[in-house]
Amino acid sequence: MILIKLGGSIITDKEKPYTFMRKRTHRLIDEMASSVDEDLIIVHGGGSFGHPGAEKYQINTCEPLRVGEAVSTVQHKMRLLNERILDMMIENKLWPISLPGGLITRYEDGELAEIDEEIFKRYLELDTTPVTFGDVALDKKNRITICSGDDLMLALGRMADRAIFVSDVDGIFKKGKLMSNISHGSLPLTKDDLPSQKASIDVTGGMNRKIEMMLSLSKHCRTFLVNGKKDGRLASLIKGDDVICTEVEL
Ligand code: IP8
Repeated sequence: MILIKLGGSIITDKEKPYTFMRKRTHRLIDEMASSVDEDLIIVHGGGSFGHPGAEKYQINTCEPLRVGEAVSTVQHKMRLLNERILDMMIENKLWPISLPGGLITRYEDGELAEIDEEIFKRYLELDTTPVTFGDVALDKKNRITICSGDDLMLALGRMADRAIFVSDVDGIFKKGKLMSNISHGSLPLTKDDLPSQKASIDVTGGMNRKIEMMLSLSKHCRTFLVNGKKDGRLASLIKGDDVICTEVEL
């Protein structure tokens, strides 16, 4: 099984609330439809459909604001984004089945405690493509929490042979040089490792966290980061061709 995450930064414009990157997402779905010849599970992030609401209602804090309004509106916006992706997948005969992250997981104190693997297996047996996504979820301790696409990737990695993160960067850089492979020994990355002079501590901190998560995932399956802004790279990686990307390995 191949597990692909379409990151929020690639399917939405993160600078503009509720802005879907229609053409780019369409191309990425075309690339998947033309190259995948095994079971496929898609995970997508929230980008500018999920994060504005998560911040507005302070969902990932001990005291989220107006809980009912928060769950309802954040969930609604995420489903609007998901519907757009499902439409494109149906056009490509990928037969998507929507499995909202908040409804197939159980969270305790902000941590994903359980995921319903069985439902993914059963829908795969029906030759459909399960699509799950970042969402708002019930939490045993904090009432509600954010279920992130990365949590879903990590949990589903146990079932996968390969995991691909489709992002807006060419891969992971060390001393300004793109690394085709990266392992634990290269961490933590610092500001000087990234190619852009504008890279902030926040960006490197975020990148280090992301790599740690990908390293954990790579215990279960081969794990890659690829740039979805560049035509054809996702399709080439799926087919196993040589392509600009980074493989994260323990
Ligand atoms: O973009 C977050 O998912 P992510 C989902 O994968 C929400 O972190 C609702 C903010």
